[in-house]
Amino acid sequence: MTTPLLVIGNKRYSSWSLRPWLLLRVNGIELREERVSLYQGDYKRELFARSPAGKVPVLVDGEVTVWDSLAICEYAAERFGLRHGWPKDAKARARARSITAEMHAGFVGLRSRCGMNVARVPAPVALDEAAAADVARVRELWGDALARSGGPFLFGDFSIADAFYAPVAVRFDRYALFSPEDATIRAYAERLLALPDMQAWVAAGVAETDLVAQFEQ
Ligand SMILES: N[C@@H](CCC(=O)N[C@@H](CS)C(=O)NCC(=O)O)C(=O)O
Repeated sequence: MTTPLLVIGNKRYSSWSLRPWLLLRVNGIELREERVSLYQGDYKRELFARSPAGKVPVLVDGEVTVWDSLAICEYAAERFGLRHGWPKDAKARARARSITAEMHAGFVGLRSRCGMNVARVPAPVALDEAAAADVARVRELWGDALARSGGPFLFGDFSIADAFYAPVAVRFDRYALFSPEDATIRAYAERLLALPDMQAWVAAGVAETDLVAQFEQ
């Protein structure tokens, strides 16, 4: 069996790349990594050479190419029988799938106002209405999942849902989005950020030099 290849974007900015990367790493799946420098030169040609959608992430596993972060996580859960994939309990799994899909399909307000930049020095930002509504929804869904499971992660053990919300934890930290009453969800976000694999991703992102001006404001 050849080692699967994960094509990712800049670790500094590519939140969609982080999700399957973190999932595979936390599960100890051996991986080759190829990084495309996004928004530089002929990067779009490089993306289309690797994925029909012209975006990262892309997983190449032998003859199989899987694109899109959620499709990669689903494929990995099935193909590698991930120990930390979806929750084992059917009801918890249904909720985990729901909040993962909600993240994958939504939160446009938060994503556009608070783009992921792992190197951003934490500082608050003025939120527009859409971003504020997204922040409130994240607080609610993290709070609900943690109250039901008792933690330490959203569904107890680390799962695909946590991989999907890891870039949101980065945003909550870097844009100082926590309120004083957010002790439980803050501790959860800090737990995610303290994972050795998260720290490795952030350190690599901080060290990158191919910066994109619009994401550095
Ligand atoms: N729905 C896709 C979104 C992928 C996506 O938008 N990736 C960004 C990087 S984070 C990208 O490839 N941007 C380059 C471009 O659109 O030209 C997923 O979940 O993987």
